Amino acid sequence: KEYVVAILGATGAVGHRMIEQLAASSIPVKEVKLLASARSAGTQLKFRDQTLTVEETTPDSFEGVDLVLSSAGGSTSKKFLPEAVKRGAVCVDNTSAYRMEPDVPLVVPEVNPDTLAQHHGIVANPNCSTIQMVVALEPIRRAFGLKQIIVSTYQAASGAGQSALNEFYQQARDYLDGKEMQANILPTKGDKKHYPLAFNLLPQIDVLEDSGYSHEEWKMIHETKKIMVGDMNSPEIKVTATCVRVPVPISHGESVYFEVEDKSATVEQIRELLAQAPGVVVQDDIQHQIYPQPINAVGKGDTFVGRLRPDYENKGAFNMWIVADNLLKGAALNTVQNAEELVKRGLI
Ligand code: A2P
Ligand code: 11C
Repeated sequence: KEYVVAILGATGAVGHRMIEQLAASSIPVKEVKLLASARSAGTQLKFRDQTLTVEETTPDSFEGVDLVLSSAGGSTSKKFLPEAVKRGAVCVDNTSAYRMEPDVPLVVPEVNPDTLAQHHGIVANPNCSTIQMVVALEPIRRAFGLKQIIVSTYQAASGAGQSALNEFYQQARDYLDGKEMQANILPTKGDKKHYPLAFNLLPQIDVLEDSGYSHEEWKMIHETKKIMVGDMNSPEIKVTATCVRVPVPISHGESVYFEVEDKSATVEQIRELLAQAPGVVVQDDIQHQIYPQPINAVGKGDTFVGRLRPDYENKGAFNMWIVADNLLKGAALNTVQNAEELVKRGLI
């Protein structure tokens, strides 16, 4: 069978990469429809050697569509994905709209691909910062059990979309030209105050909640539990997070402190496990100053891990540093990998 595929949000930072990843995937594609808002209807984009015209999204855009890959914001998913499902499509959604619905699988193919079989038309793709962390921690969890994760993120501007990335570049230019930096988007669209990211750090990603945590921090907590244990509130693995936006265009970094159940686990065993793990590349050679860096991860599909070391004061606890391209493994690539799995398993 060949599939009619719609990309919802095709003109965005993730949408562009979904087009490329779909083109490079094993999915047999009959036709591609590129969908966005009225603002960019008429824009021409390439899929393989075809030039396609972006259309404004309406419910009828999904007539005859088998597979939807979406990354156009949560409210757009809420509005259109039920329409797509009604018309018989299966949707892999990169927004947070449906991730916590109990009957929506939240899937990273290296971790919990079997949950895809439980879908009712929508499969959710996790948040970028969650994906790279669980890809690196799952092999460790399987071998030694995981008790606790304490993560601090160093998240790139592109996580907040193309307009945030453009704003960040403009701020950098203005700062170096001695002009005042303008900020209208970050830390998060729609919040009351905005601050420049260039030459700065913003310890706020998404909105801040009364709990004291940002929405991004809660996503890392709940999504990690749902993906690894199957329950967003599971007490089985304790997770806490601090999420920070850093002046880097692409690729998120994460400092992860984790404690395993099996206290006999050694750094050498963990490094060996990670070296064999699907989707993981170990870059960890302190003698030669080898460790993952955002600029080296851009455009790559792997999750890079380094600076692995024990907590010498707490047996069974370790630190590591994880970097991945937030627009690829963190978004477009994981979405397309989920779609490939759905096709392979006959679930579309
Ligand atoms: P458009 O280019 O028409 O604004 P990013 O994450 O980089 O900000 O991209 C967001 C994507 O979501 C863009 O492709 C954008 O299209 C699309 N989008 C935003 N709002 C809507 C909407 N109401 N309907 C359809 N697509 C939308
Ligand atoms: C960021 N992680 O870097 C966010 C973007 O839930 O898919 C991804 C939002 C999401 O700003």
